[in-house]
Amino acid sequence: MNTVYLSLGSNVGDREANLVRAIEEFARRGTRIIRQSAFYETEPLEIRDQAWFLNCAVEVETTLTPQQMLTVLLEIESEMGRQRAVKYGPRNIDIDILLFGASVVDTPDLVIPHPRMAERRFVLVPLNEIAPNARHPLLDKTFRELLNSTPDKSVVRLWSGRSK
Ligand code: PH2
Ligand code: MG
Ligand code: MG
Repeated sequence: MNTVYLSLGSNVGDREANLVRAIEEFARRGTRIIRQSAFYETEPLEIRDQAWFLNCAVEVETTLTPQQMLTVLLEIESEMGRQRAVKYGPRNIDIDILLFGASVVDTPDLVIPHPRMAERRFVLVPLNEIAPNARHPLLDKTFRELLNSTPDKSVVRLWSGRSK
């Protein structure tokens, strides 16, 4: 059994419903949801001229291998109608594997730990909420330390829900 950290994001359609549905889809596929962060509204990085995202982080337990996990998340993305038009561009759902136990994977279609996670507050703020003391296997820093030392200054604010 491995503990896996995922980052989810959406900036098209009903962002909140998209995150909720993606998490439910994991639970239906033999992956146990252990902890889930709040939803955060985040300033878009890479391509700045696009809608703000909702992001969250989830801790899951799974017996799947990293490759099988990738297959499952691509399946969920495609079932939810994800279009891959522009790299870093608008998307209704994006699911990324951040960490997979202590595994280090470097293949053309999958790199773990996620190579840009230490430069992204939209990843580190939710992660720090659910697992501040978990450790990055290559950088040998906890998530709290990564958040406190990231050069990223982009806006990440707690999302209070669609009714407000
Ligand atoms: N995802 C990207 C590019 N930029 N910016 C924010 N705030 N949140 C994201 O999830 C995000 C992004 C590509 O995966
Ligand atoms: Mg991504
Ligand atoms: Mg992705």
